[in-house]
Amino acid sequence: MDTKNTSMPPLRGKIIPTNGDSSAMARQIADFLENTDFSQMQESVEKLKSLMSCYQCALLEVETKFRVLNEQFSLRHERNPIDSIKTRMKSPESIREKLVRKNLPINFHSVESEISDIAGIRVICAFVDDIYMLADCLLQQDDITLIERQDYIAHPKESGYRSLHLVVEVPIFLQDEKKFMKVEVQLRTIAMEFWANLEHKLRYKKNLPENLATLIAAELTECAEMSAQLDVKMQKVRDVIENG
Ligand code: 0O2
Repeated sequence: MDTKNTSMPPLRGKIIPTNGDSSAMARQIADFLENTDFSQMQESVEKLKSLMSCYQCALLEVETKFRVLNEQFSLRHERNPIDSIKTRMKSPESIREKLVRKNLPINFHSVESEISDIAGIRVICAFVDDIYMLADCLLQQDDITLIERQDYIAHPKESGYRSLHLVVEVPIFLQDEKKFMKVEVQLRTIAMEFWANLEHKLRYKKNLPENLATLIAAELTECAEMSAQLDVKMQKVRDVIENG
């Protein structure tokens, strides 16, 4: 006999005791099965899939806008302001973690109204002034609404982190509706990206004694300063080459 029940979702995420108390384990499984409305769960999964797909569409819209700007600029000025573009979607687990961290209820309303970085795009530029030029060009477009702007280049974070962050709202046109979706845009130079990637990797190295962690944080802030100076110098060199 085939005992597989294909309509039943797996029991992931439930805490099942591993201390060999089989009666407690049986009780938990029984509770889980009794208290779970599978049709409702299925509905939520479908709703989440559809929401994530809308964010994915919004990412495509914004990415295309940057690619168009890059193309047009390269025709006019014979150079590309954009070095590369990266996009990412926040995983459902990270969305949940963020809601818990912010003490917000875990429901679809909180996800849409409170979390603005579900769809994220990172635009990596050659020079600092390209960042502001591209941000201005994006924000001038009449289907884009600025929700939030944080200039960590003019005002770097204590860690030394630099980037221009924008949260924008963009319409997406579905089969029978128009929906406005939020996208987080991070604009930074190649040097800022290099620093942020290394700092991120080092920050997550665990079990560092406190004095060493403080020393490393100070070193990283100094590296961020040096990389900012490099950005300024490279831009000056470019200006000399372009303007003679
Ligand atoms: P991921 O996967 O990179 O997106 P919050 O989002 O609530 O934690 P806030 O103030 O809303 O905080 O956002 P903030 O600090 O303006 O921007 C958060 C994102 O900026 C982070 O995303 C990083 O990508 C980047 N960031 C901010 N500070 C630093 C820093 O000191 N070092 C590095 N390497 N990156 C930084 P996430 O959520 O960490 O993840």
